[in-house]
Amino acid sequence: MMTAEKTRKTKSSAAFDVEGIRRDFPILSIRVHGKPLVYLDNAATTQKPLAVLDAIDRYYREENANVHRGVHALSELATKKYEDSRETVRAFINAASSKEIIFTRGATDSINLVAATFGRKYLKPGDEVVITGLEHHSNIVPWQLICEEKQAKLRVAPINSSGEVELAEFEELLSEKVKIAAISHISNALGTVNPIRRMIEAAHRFGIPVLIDGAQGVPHLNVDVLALDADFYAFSSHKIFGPTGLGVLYGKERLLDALPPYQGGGDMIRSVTFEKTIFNDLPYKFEAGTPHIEGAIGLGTALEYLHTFDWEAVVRHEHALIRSAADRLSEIEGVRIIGTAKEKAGVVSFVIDGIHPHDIGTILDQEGIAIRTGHHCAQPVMDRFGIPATARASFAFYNTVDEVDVLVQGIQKVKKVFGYV
Ligand code: C6P
Repeated sequence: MMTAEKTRKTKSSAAFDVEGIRRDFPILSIRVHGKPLVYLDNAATTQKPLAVLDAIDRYYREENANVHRGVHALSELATKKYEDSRETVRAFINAASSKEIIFTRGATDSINLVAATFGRKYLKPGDEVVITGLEHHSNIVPWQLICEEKQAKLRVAPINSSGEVELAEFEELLSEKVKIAAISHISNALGTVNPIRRMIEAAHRFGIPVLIDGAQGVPHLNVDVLALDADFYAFSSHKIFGPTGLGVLYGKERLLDALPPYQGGGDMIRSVTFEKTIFNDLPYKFEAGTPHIEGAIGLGTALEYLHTFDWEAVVRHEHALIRSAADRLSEIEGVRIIGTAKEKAGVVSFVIDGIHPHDIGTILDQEGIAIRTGHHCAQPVMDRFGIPATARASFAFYNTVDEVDVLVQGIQKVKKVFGYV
């Protein structure tokens, strides 16, 4: 097994200059409703640094051509940049080989790819698939669909009142009947960080492969798929400062090799006759049609940009932000934090007695504060807490303690509007 160096650990420590970082993100200096933008909806999508905007602009001005198809200079340049980005992604998550990095349309597409192909090949009536009660719909519905088709059973490990997976119950669900487990790295609704290393180890004791939904994992944690021994790891470019419309599926080469193709089309074949098609090698077997070339180039640029920071300082900064937001919000009468797991990252979800989360979001918006309200595509999590929705502030490394202040003042204003203060 290759032990490639892990990108984000290696950067030497420099002072964490949040104001300098903010200057790299042009949108952060706009005003909304006449107020400075306070962007706290990073779990939905992150903003893009100049380096990414410039890379996309340059691509269309100077480099645009289709990839893997032409002998002309532009096509070779576009192909090289597309493949260089694949290598950047490989190093970023410490995969053993770039053959294990499939570009998809997003985390949702990556999970659907595995559910459809793995399910088609391995699931039989009576088999089981295990997920947890913390999952985003994207890590529930694809498994429901394939389980229904194959008459397999979806089993769900419950969560406790802090929003943590009940590990003993998760382990009890594991058996020879289980063909795959699919677990979020970080809950988008609550911010809970799952102990995925331990969960993967437990599943592997039964020979069960594990897919990690890393949509919220990669933006906040130092992900090392080799150290985790994850079998599949899915994430979206747009949640880690790259363009929308692009995602990544990491899969162990041996497992991906054995799977049937997901979609048919150009680029995923080696030869086609009307009698028989021979499929291309990894990773191209899973990349049918013209790919999202500028998306991949943009993602590669975003990851290289991240590489310029001391990741431990980034994690410390983000942690201080969510701790301060949770502490200060919970001091406000009537505010209740939903999700109080010991390990959390990125997200503070809350409700206010007697005020619907949508009203909170609308009033905050008038103050220039962008948060998300609703069920966050995680309705079973809301059901677990007996609520229809939460207000969710989600943070990135460009957010500041001053923005936490503005959020707290915004919540005081919400209460005032509703006659509570
Ligand atoms: N969560 C949020 O506001 P896509 O849409 O494919 O890029 O990502 C889907 C997805 C899968 N898993 C988790 C844990 C996620 O958080 C998301 C996206 C966004 O929380 C949009 S619903």
